[in-house]
Amino acid sequence: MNAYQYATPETNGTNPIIIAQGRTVYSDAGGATISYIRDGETEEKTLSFDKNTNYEFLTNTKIRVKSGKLYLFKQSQEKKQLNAGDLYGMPVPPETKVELADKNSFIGFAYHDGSTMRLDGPGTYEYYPLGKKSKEYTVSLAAPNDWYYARLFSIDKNQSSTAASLHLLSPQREADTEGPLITYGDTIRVPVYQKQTLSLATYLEDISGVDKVWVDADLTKDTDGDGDTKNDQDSLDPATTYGIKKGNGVSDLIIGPFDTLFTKKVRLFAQDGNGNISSKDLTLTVYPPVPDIKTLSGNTVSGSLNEVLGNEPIDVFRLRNGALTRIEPTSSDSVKTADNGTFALTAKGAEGIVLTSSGKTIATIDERTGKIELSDTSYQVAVVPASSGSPLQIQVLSPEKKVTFSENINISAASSLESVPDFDHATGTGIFIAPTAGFSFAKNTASSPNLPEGGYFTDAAHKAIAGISK
Ligand SMILES: [Ca+2]
Ligand SMILES: [Ca+2]
Ligand SMILES: [Ca+2]
Repeated sequence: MNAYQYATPETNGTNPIIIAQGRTVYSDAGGATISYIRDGETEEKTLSFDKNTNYEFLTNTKIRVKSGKLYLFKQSQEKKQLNAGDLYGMPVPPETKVELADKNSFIGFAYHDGSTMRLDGPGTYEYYPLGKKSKEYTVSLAAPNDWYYARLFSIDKNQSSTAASLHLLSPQREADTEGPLITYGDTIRVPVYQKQTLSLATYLEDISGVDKVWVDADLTKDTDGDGDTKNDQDSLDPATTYGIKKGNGVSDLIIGPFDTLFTKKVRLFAQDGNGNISSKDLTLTVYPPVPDIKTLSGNTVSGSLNEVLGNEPIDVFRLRNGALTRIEPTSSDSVKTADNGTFALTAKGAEGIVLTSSGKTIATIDERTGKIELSDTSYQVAVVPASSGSPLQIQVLSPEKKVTFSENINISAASSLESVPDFDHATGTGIFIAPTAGFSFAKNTASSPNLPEGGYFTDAAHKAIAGISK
């Protein structure tokens, strides 16, 4: 019989043991007597335990057992298989669980107040302490939803108690008439072309558990044909075309990918273990993440999205002379972002802009720098200096001196206008000027009467030959 640990005069009559503060000791049908010294005291006292009683020590106490048995239970629970007869006369501490294996087995309990109780097999019985004396008790069972029967009994030593008749404890599910509490916010935002898993487990609460979660994905259509457009279990249909499906977990939703931008209302439903349903309308928004171009190197445009999203298709468009044209990537497929949200789009064709007249190539213009390279030398490049009303203009003139092409040099207020020894020393964006021998560039101050913050190209005699404005 090793389920109980106990102290006797033989084991602890002369060798004292320390009972820690807060521990409870129990006596059996024979009672017990101890001598003890509490922490901080010097005088040894004697205490007798009635039969089948218990005593909680409020301070650390050194005890010796003079007579009887004193039962000490371990803090942790143990599982033991015993013959019921071995339990005769033993104290039954709170949280004891008794499983009676077959229908012929039973245990009879006789209490110190003279009352008795019999537990019949087969069945599982748990001993719940109810705490202080009261006329009404509320007991929370740490047990799964099921029907429970109980006999209520007082085993307080001064209380004469008779067992109550068998009581049916209302299962938790019968007491629950409320749908799950939905604490999720009002909107679901999904980036276009992205698939997202929305885990709602932490946003749904119910004492009966959450059994089912679904979404009516179109509040204008009656998918299930019952006449109600706002009660359909669209996300539970594996073949749904609405782009919102049940995920692996009960309360997981897989949303997207969507290839269009939209905002619409959907209705989220949650059902608890007792069939109670609650719902909440949510606004589903499919939005475009914002790309940010960081560098242009050769024909490659690199940058990143404003959030970390992989596999997002990227298109870059060029606005030229009022026309928006897509920059064709080298591969026929769309360029997609890497897992970290960055992208690098290499444009097909490195020849830049080709200037033609009647099908004949006149010049090519570098995409990045704007440099004009004449192919037909009967044409020429001319510069129209900036004035207070118009920016510097670079023109391509035909042999007849007709303007075939022109480009304005505009500089934003934030961009640089700098003279540099060579272009290797240029950093940032803007216009960088590397004058050839005999020429120079003089930058104007903000208070200059002509072309403030602009500048002038000057010749060897320091004579201004062209102005550039900002
Ligand atoms: Ca509920
Ligand atoms: Ca319906
Ligand atoms: Ca619907």
